[in-house]
Amino acid sequence: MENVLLEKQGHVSIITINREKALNALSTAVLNDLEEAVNTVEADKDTYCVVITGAGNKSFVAGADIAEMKDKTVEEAAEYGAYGNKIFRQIETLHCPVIAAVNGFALGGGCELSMACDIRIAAENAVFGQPEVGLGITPGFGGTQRLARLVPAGIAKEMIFTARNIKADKALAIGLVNAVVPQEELMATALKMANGICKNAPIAVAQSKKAINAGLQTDMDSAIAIEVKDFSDCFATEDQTYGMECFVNKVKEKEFKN
Ligand code: CO8
Repeated sequence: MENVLLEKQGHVSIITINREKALNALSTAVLNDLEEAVNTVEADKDTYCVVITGAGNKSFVAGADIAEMKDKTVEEAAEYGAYGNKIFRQIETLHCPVIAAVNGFALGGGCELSMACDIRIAAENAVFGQPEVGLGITPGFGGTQRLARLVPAGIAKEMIFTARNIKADKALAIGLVNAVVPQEELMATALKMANGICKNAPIAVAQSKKAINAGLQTDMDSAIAIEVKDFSDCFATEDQTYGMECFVNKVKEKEFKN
């Protein structure tokens, strides 16, 4: 893959959007490679956490490729929108947590890619925004839906209607990102969090992600039923036996196997 790099450090897979000269804009070629990388990670149950970032220190992803998009017909735009959304949804529903390490511009499709991740850590130079209405379109890779679920609806509407970008500190203040760190500490911070996640029981982490995501889309009674099922299923795992044995036997250094 030329436009996306995939590497693995222990149980952490790192996906880097690698089109620095165009600020990592999502052309079809980039989306194709991203899909391949996500398919690879999805099939790799030895990956317990994923970090997604952009190449260079200026941009995470500056959006969908405007030059490529500008002449699309309605049908082609629908196909393109559905394709990006399919990949982003696959990221959102991956078996393990996904951390976006946002190293600069996260605009349009870039903001949307970061929002398909479970956790966002931003460098101090990160800029978030949904500039689409300034281009005569709406957000098309999930922005109208995920932004309003992540931050108060009024704030999401303000960002989308005004097309104004926000800096990392504002993104932190509205809850769009989990943390803001100096650019040079970004990957180390993301990997530290990823490795911390990997130390916990992978099936329990995966079940927790599934329960949170499913519960956010349903009423509380159904959500509690989802939790009861996912919680009780853990009692069929070796990790549950091992984790609780470690506690009662006061074992501090645990190593989950699954
Ligand atoms: N698409 C294509 N090329 C891009 C993009 C982009 N989104 N962003 C940057 N580039 C290219 C530039 O054209 C330039 O190329 P070249 O060197 O060949 O001229 C290179 O990257 C560097 O960019 P700049 O010279 O503009 O760098 P600056 O530092 O001056 O500016 C900005 C950086 C502010 C990020 C500026 O590049 C910019 O505004 N980019 C566009 C941001 C944007 O509007 N993003 C939203 C795009 S729309 C979208 O994402 C919709 C998603 C859903 C689509 C669904 C369709 C159905």
